[in-house]
Amino acid sequence: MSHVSAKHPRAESLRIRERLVEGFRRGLVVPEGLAAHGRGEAFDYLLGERTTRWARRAIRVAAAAMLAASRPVISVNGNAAALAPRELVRLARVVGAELEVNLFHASDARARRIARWLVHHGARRVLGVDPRYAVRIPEIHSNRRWVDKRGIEAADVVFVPLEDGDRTEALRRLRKFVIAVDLNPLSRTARAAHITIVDNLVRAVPLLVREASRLSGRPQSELERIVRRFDNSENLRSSLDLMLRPARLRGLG
Ligand code: PTJ
Repeated sequence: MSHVSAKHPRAESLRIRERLVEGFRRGLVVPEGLAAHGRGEAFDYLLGERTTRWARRAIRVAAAAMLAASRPVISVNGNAAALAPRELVRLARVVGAELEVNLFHASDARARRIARWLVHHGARRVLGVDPRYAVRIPEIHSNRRWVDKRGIEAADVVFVPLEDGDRTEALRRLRKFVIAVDLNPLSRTARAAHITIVDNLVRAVPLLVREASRLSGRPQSELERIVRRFDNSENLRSSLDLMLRPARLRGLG
């Protein structure tokens, strides 16, 4: 049960923090994940802790890209598993994607815990934990170079909530279409991805599920058109402009 009073002006942010701390206690999240979350919180504060219209636009395009994909894969790390396990499983189901555990800080035991956590939240199959299918992708120096033959290696579209810049760039070099969620519009991940959703993962994933359900069944040509029209650099610039605008002009002061 949450210890955060509903009256606290930033109750939701504190509840999200509690979820991450709980994930840390369960052995899903690494200490570095807590620090990464803190950086995210700072950007979320500047956004006004809400989903902007730029993020909504990116979410719609991301849903279209996942539905249009032949082999979409959702890459799950410790933070994502702690923050939105049920929603990630739902998203996988709606867009027909595989879920793959892929960690920056290596640990087979943690990967298995995350896979079990996703199964507990309804996943039928979780890749990235069976060494028989592990393959190395070149040019990545972290543990994330190990991917699943049936998942990220074979994927055309990879959804990477909370990613590090090296791997996003490497996935692009491997000609994968990359969709990221990152509250920091200046990060390498945000700039390297084809579609960047500048929003809190906790808000973005349920909206992605809703949007994907809405677009599901649309013709392939229409989905591809939605994706083609999107300009990620412009969208990032708009998100950043909004963060830099004084709070009183955004109605937050
Ligand atoms: O579980 P592991 O071993 O794979 O490790 C996961 C972390 C998050 C530690 C690892 O991926 C990492 O070090 O990430 P970075 O390079 O610190 O990047 C995290 C990015 O996510 C930063 O740009 C943060 O601003 C952003 N971020 C943090 N929390 C959220 C977020 N973006 C959206 N929603 C959040 N809740």
